[in-house]
Amino acid sequence: MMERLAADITDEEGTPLTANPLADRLDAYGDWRDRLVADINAYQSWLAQEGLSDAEDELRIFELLDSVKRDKLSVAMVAEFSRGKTELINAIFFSDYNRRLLPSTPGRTTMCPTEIQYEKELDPCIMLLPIETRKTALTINEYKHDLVHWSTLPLNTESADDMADTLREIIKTKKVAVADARSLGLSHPDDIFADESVNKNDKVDIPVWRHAIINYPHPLLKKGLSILDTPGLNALGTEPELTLSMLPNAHAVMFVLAADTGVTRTDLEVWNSHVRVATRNHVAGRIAVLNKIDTLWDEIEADETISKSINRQVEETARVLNVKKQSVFPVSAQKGLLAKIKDDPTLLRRSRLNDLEDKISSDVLAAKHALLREKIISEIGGMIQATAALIESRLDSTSAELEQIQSLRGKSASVLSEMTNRLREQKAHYEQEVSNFDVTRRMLSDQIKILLSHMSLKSLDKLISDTRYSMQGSWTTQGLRKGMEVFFHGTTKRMERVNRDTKKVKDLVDSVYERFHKEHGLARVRPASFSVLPYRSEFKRLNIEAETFRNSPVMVMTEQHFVIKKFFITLGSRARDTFNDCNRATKSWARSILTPIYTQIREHKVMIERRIANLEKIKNNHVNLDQHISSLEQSVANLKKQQEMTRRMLARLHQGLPRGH
Ligand SMILES: Nc1nc2c(ncn2[C@@H]2O[C@H](COP(=O)(O)OP(=O)(O)OP(=O)(O)O)[C@@H](O)[C@H]2O)c(=O)[nH]1
Ligand SMILES: [Mg+2]
Repeated sequence: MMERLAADITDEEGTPLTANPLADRLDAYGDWRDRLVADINAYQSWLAQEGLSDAEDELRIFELLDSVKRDKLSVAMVAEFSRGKTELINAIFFSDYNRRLLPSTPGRTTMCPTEIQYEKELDPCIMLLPIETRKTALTINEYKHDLVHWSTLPLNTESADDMADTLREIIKTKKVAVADARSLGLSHPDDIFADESVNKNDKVDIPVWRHAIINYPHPLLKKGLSILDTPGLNALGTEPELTLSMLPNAHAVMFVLAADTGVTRTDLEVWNSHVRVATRNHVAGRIAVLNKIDTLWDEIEADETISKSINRQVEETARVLNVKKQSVFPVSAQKGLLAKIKDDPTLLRRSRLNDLEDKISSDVLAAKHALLREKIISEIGGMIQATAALIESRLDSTSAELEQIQSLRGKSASVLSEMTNRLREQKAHYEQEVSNFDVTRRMLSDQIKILLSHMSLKSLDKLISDTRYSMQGSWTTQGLRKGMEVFFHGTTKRMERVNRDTKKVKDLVDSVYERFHKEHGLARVRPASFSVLPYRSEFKRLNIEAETFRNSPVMVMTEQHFVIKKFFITLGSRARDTFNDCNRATKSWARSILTPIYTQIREHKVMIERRIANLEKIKNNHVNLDQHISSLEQSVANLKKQQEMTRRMLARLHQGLPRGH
């Protein structure tokens, strides 16, 4: 579903009234997120106050809130070199700096993947990971957890000149012997690292840094935007982490082409080997940008002729990439940046930058909103439902008690005794049931242990060692092919087991609910099913990725085994994340379907005991019947209020993005 925001409001001509739709929508999105955080906080205090929460729930809510606060909208730029990725970032996001913030020049500029973000715990700075770390088995993501390996340079945000100077560090290169470059598993545009006839002592330029993070307090970044700028095809091939995890994790991936070059062979290579597969699971965020349309402008030509020629090129691009024409955005980053700096609306319109910005701020942000909402619902939706079920069963039994006590009015003491006796029998019968249930409970706990073992780290280690064994130390495309067969066969098997065992657990829980409902009138809850689909499609994507990788040109390198090893390591690390995610989700699912029944079973016993105690009090004249009736009425009213609160909270979770402000 796509919500419309205030930024959508247009005047009669249909022009947006707001100047920066992206900033506005990010604001609205941020507000929605903040309100949700406040709601969840209020909900948690309410749970604690009503005695409805437990330590594990509290921890989960805490973790969820923490991750919601850190939530980011990430946009990645991918292209062959010199298509204008960096210029596009400057134009869309940083034009208010009134100059080029990131270095963009003819020829190869960006040397390493660069993330631009803002974490308020850090001072403005750039963090750089040395290229030599490629020799280790750690992924960039793993290095992010260990900041000692990074060089940090402070950014002087007061001076644009100082900043631009510091940022130039990112694009630095150094001269090393060909042999050293080979040992780092780098590739070279002219294939000289692969060419055996090149003297290994010859000097070549290589990037100084493997990865850069810019921490910069720009308003958009403060609102949670994060941008990934990437270097061209060579780096995409040699740093498999980009295609395996960074691009798939981005909410939007902009693939940049240039109108003056058209779609070249290497552009297609980037598209087919990296962008298409990486964005397979979120096509909404895949955007093709046809940059440099100003090269088609000609002073003499009429606007209409230019328009036609741009249109033709858009159609051609869509055809070659095999995407819809609507997903190709013709722009001029350079003129757009200039127009924004000079405040020239005519030039800005000609640059068509606004269309692209609209796309990011509507579709991409809406998809992102849906994603976060799903995450929150899956984390605490079950928890709220469990609370709701508990309240319902309290309400049921309190209402039943009220009815029974009301029926005592004007009755003799013997009726009272009879009632107490019946409740005692009910209690004995119930206790028997609960002790029988202990067997089922043990069975459930065993089944869940087995279920969790499929996606445990031990299971992953076994899978990886099976894979390695099948490759027999052969770090070649042939070895990789065998290895990947074993690997993906293993992941499929595990997914099948998870699927089968979650069904088993659910069936058992269903039957428990059914029995307690029929026999003892406990609230009937319909436990949710567990879906392995997201994990299955992630492995499918990795599989296609592995196949594409095997057939990609980077495989002609002499240091093939190096690249394959790197790929293998990254794949393992990506698989570990997916195993972890799946495990976490199954755990949370199991908890969400079991907690309500366990709590209800416990509660029901307490309720019967309380009712017996109350009847005793009435019998011994410790409580007056009318007083008791009115206190029960009070409880019923309170429980109804609690019920209302959980309903409201569930409704809020499902609410759409607000209509701006
Ligand atoms: N005419 C024209 N030139 C542009 C446009 N956008 C970028 N350029 C120029 O193209 C060259 C490359 O731009 P960059 O932004 O550095 O390209 P990149 O994709 O980041 O390139 P690498 O960092 O080398 O991978 C620069 O000289 C830019 O000034 C545009 O819209 N029109
Ligand atoms: Mg660049």
